[in-house]
Amino acid sequence: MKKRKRALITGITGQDGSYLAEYLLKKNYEVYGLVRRTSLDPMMRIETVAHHPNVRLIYGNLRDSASIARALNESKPDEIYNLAAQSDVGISFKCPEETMEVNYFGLGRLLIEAMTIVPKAKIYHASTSEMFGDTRPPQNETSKFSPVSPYGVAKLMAYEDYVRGYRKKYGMFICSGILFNHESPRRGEHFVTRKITISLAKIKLGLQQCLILGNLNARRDWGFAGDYVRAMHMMLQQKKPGDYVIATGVSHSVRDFVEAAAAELDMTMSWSGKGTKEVGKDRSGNVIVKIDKKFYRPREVHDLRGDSSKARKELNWKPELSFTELVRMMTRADLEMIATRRRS
Ligand code: NAP
Ligand code: F7E
Repeated sequence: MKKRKRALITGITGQDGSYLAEYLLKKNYEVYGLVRRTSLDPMMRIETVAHHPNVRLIYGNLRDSASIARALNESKPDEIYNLAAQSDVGISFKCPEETMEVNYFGLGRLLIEAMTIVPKAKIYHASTSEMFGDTRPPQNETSKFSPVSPYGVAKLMAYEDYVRGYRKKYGMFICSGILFNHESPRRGEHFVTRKITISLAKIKLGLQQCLILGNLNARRDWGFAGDYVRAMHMMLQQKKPGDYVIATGVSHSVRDFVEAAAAELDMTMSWSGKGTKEVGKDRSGNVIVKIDKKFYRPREVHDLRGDSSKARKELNWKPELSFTELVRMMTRADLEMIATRRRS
């Protein structure tokens, strides 16, 4: 019988980690997940895979080399997916040291241990469109990197020093996915898409009056996380390692997202006012969206739209869910979750 492949996922409790674990299990992998101790049981956050017979969770932390070495020794992975990160761009302005520790040094620790314990393992690292910062769209693998946040800077340093650096210096098989924003019903509740779908669902059910946001004009290229984890796996099935932009090629503003989610809930919206005085009203004239500058960032990435031609050509990857389908999926999931919570 063919030996099952083994994958180690850091960040398995996050949005992408949970989808990737499910995807790899369907492909008959043995999945190991590095989880850090938190006050809430990590198993609760990945109910869909936590009790699967082919999943093993190992306590560890990207800030702790000994724990990484132990995880590698226990799992002896053929493939490593490094998804763990302080992934909140807004928070990175408030916690730059933590962001640098995990997002930059964390990859360094992992690679140094992997080099001796599993030198043949293929490694995927989660890079990001935030590395492009204020470079104008469309952005692809050859566009200039110009990050504007501690998050973007840490991810760019990890990309340059470790992904490209170790690939060249030590011949390691490391791929990086330069992923544009991708969302799902499992998205963290502080990211703007999920904040919008949860809040509008609560407003629809009469449990909240108003959704309070920051910059409505920022544009993002939003795709579905389930489509993006397929690309991670595809990268590691290549003969040679490379870097790939993963994106839909279509961008929308935060305002567009609010309107699309409201429409899904049959809440037609109109806007009036400017800047922090702008408001969104429902068809009865109730103010349901307001602006608070506490949600503005010290420096903003205004416009991201990816050109993923390389991935489409070399990996034969393409996204399957459209923006409208994504908004519908997220809005319906949150409406159902909140209605169920209210009933129980
Ligand atoms: P996420 O939901 O925030 O998940 C982050 C994961 O990292 C969680 O499992 C978290 O564990 C873990 N983690 C944080 N600090 C850690 C540490 N010190 N040691 C070990 N684990 C740690 O993020 P995501 O959206 O799934 O994103 C996955 C990766 O892709 C991240 O590297 C992110 O920066 C990158 N990325 C995401 C997007 C996107 O749009 N989603 C786009 C481009 C790149 P806890 O559960 O314990 O907090
Ligand atoms: O913000 C604006 C905000 O926090 C999107 C991470 O996965 O994708 C994500 O980073 C936009 C920004 O995601 C609010 O200013 C307005 O322009 O949902 P977000 P992000 O910063 O794009 C990249 C690719 C990653 O790599 C990251 O890990 O929305 N915005 N009002 C708001 N954002 C938030 N969070 N909250 C608001 O109230």
